[in-house]
Amino acid sequence: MTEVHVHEDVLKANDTFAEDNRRDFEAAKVSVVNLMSSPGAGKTSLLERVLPTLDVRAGVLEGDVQSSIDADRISSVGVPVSLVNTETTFAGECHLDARMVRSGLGDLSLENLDLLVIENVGNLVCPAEFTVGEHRRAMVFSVTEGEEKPLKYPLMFRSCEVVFINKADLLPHLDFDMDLFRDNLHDVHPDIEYHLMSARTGEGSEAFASWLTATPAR
Ligand SMILES: Nc1nc2c(ncn2[C@@H]2O[C@H](COP(=O)(O)OP(=O)(O)OP(=O)(O)O)[C@@H](O)[C@H]2O)c(=O)[nH]1
Ligand SMILES: [Mg+2]
Repeated sequence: MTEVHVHEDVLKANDTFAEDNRRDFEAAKVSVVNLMSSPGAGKTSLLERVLPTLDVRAGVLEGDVQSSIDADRISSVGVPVSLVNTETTFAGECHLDARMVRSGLGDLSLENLDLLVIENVGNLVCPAEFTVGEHRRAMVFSVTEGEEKPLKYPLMFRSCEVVFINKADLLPHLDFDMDLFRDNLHDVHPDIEYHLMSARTGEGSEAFASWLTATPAR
């Protein structure tokens, strides 16, 4: 019972920071996407490929437990980036919450951006619980992860409005059953939008680009 109350308090405190973030995003007229997935599904690879091609000013807030590897990758394709390492100040948390996102906003000039993508820490559980002030949520799912994942991690699949099904180039080498995956996906989130992608070949890049740029700022 006490545990439940503590969790509720944590989420309530998070909501206050999320409202502050949202106010700043809207004042700067920047659309904000919270991009989530399990570790290694291909979030950074898709962003590297697609963000430099957009005709809007895009930036990234990178969430990682440790290292600047992903932030360096984003920076090397010419996209402004801010890094939040949870290990440094936030007890190595396995997700980004609204306060952590807030701590990284100072390194970005929001007024110079139209789109901010928050690359959350790779994890299919905790990130879904914490709103960070974003306008929309998306997830990247890799075909190497298994058809049953929507059934095992329903909150994540339910909390996103679109799934980018990545690593399609590997399908010929796998026994991944796309129909079964779609059935499982629709069991937990009927009518959810999804697109088949490959950060390797570029398949689906247009769908990703147009979803990102359709994100409303207000
Ligand atoms: N074959 C193939 N490999 C891919 C694709 N997308 C990403 N990868 C590889 O998958 C690995 C992980 O990709 P990342 O883009 O780092 O994944 P991530 O989701 O950002 O990972 P974390 O930030 O650690 O959670 C890398 O070795 C990529 O080269 C794809 O479409 N096809
Ligand atoms: Mg990454």
